[in-house]
Amino acid sequence: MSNFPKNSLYLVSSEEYCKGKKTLDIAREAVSGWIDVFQMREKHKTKAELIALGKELKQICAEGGTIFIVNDDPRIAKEVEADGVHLGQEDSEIFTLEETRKILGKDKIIGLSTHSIEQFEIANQADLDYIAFGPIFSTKTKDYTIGTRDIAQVMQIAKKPVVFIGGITLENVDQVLREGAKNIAAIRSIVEADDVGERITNFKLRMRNHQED
Ligand code: TZP
Ligand code: MG
Repeated sequence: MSNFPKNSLYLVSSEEYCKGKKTLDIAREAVSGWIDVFQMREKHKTKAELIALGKELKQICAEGGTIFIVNDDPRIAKEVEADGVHLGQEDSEIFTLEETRKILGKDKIIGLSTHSIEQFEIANQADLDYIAFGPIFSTKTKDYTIGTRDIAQVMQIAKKPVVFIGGITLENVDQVLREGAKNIAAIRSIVEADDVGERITNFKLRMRNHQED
């Protein structure tokens, strides 16, 4: 088990949402803007492209002290020396958590997506370093939402950090924070911003306001 932050802003980046910018440019802007965690989530690249991009992203993140996570495949995470991997429910059928831990070792981060309290409860007992929960609000990448109603319960039972995701923006993040969320993840709200660093700062100010409540 490794240490995943208790409070963090987590950027999931996919070039398809970057409005013409490259993932590398978004990563440089986000790391300069003090993003805590950066995930490479590219669904339209070959394995070779992912490895090449992953190595560059790893270096950018390492220089800025940002945690670098690779989506979907622990072997790619290992190859690019990422800090960890993020698995979806289907990925965890391809690579069991046991296999993933064997590939990455005990010091790396393993995160898993969950989409219901039932999935969360199972993940809560597993060898994971964090659990993602969502989609909270409507998002382009999923065709359903679960809303904010389970956040408080999830936070109450959580044995490890929980990252809330799905359609979170500056307009609705307070609803998520008010329920007790500490880790917030986003794609579009950050990658679509004209000034990525400024958007990150604004999210972090909201998060800090709630910590002081
Ligand atoms: N998993 C649950 S929702 C989501 C993922 C990867 C997408 C989040 O993207 P956005 O643009 O912040 O809604
Ligand atoms: Mg996946």
